[in-house]
Amino acid sequence: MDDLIREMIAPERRSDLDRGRRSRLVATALTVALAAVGVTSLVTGALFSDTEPVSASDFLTGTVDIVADHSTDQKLESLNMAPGDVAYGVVPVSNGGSLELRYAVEVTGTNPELQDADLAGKLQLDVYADVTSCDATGAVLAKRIGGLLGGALTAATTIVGNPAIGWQTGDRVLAARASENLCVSVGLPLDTDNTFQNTDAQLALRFLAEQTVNN
Ligand SMILES: [Ca+2]
Repeated sequence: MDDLIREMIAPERRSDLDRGRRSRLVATALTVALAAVGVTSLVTGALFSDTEPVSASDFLTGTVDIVADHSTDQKLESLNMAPGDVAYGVVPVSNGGSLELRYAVEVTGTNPELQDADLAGKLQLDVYADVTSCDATGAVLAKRIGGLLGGALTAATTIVGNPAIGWQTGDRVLAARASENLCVSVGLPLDTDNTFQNTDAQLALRFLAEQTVNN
């Protein structure tokens, strides 16, 4: 070590150093440099620090929940129809879910009694929205949103919108918790003959809803 110090103090004698001394000099310089790095690391490792956790995030799914029923004030039915009669009934529809929905409506007709006449297939059905009064006068002023072209079939027939996934013409949109009243009319044509006397038919409405978001 003394030799090295003398060599560093008297650089003019460097030309006399042999290859081994040069190597020792480089190794010593490297050792000093590494020691300096270690001291620096000890100093920077003592910084103030802090951490702050954020509470876990919740992910809840929404609901699609359509509710439809007969109005208690104006139920859709007629218990003594004659040819030419039209019965009007209110069907309140509401979105009981937390997501906006769009819906379509199907109708299925049945003749529950043993009878030859297909009364279900004779009944005419129309659906109106935005009614002020669900009757002949109100129907004229209201917006017709669907119905049957002929009588009701025993197979489900779409009468409002389209239950297929996605937006189709006629689909009805209801915001979350919103509701609307549909007015449904069922008529027995004036040309209905005697074979339909004392017969029975039932029409069942079915509401099919889907989410509108991302769809
Ligand atoms: Ca649809």
